[in-house]
Amino acid sequence: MKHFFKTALAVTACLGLLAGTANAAYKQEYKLSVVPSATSGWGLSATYFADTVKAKTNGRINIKVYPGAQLMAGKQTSELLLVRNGAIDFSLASTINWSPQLKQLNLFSLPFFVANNPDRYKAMDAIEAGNAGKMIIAAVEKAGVKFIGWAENGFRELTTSKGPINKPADMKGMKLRVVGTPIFIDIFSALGANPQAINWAEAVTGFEQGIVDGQENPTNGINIPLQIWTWHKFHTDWHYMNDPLLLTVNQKVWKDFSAEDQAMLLACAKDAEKYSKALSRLGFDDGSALEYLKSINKVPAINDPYGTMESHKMNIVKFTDEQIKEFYAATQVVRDKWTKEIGKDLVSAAEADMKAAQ
Ligand code: X2X
Repeated sequence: MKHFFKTALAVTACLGLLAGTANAAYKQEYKLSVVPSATSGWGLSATYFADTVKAKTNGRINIKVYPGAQLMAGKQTSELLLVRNGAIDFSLASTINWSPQLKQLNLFSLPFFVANNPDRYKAMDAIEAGNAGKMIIAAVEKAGVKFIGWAENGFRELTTSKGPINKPADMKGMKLRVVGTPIFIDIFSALGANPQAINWAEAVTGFEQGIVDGQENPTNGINIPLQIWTWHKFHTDWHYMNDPLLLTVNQKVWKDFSAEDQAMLLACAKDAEKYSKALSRLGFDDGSALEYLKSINKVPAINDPYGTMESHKMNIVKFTDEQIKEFYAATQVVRDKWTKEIGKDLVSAAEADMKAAQ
């Protein structure tokens, strides 16, 4: 009898332990890193994802957004390493910040590569959904992190305190803040400017103090929330590149989720992609972004980007197709050099994807 009780106790303890282990595998809080502020389109997209997951699981999976590059002490190009080693659980990351380690991601930074298509949004989506996208995802996963979805920072436009900019010669000698990723030094040097690599965490101080004459970032996602007109009165719509965002998870964290939760996370990532792209494209596309945001009741207070910039006395130059072609030609040397780094196969796959979609 005594033996029976002992065994029963052991079995119960074991079951308890097993149940405990299943719960213990799930963290109290998952950290999701974001480089810019919580009010950027990028920050809002991360919060949208975290909120959807929380709602679907009644708070069982609790993802907390850490904006402002705080999980990487401001050093945005070290983010991939931190997701890989588990210091960061989830990341909504720009391809720009991971491309020093993952050469393939420079594909998206090839200057005017996407903009030189009749419909730049279609071209962008076609790369992500096409063969090039598959190759990129494979490269990201080979680097040791799980990819769960795309999102979008947006086409990066130029803002400057001097201007306007209509031709490469107008950029001559301009000190422009860029991310510390090598391809940007090449692009802006090819255009005659003087690129300065500064982390985003310190960039705004650079604008305030006039250390640089300008910078490039997406209009809806970064420039408007930051009120860039405070320092820069010239806006150049040149769409020279778009940095997609990669929603990724540390491999061990991912494996510890049940199959049902993994499927749920992938579905939430899909919703976050639609929201994020709509935020980034609002006011620039054929109206689909606004329709989508209305359908989910998420139209932002500022939804007329050009009107907003004009009301703050920004001078706006919208590049014509001819101007894009001129800048495309001026940066041929950069695409040639970087196609070798990225891999000709991947660049050709992206060209074929974009062509098929136009
Ligand atoms: O540093 C930038 O410019 C930003 C915020 O857009 C990125 O992290 C790529």
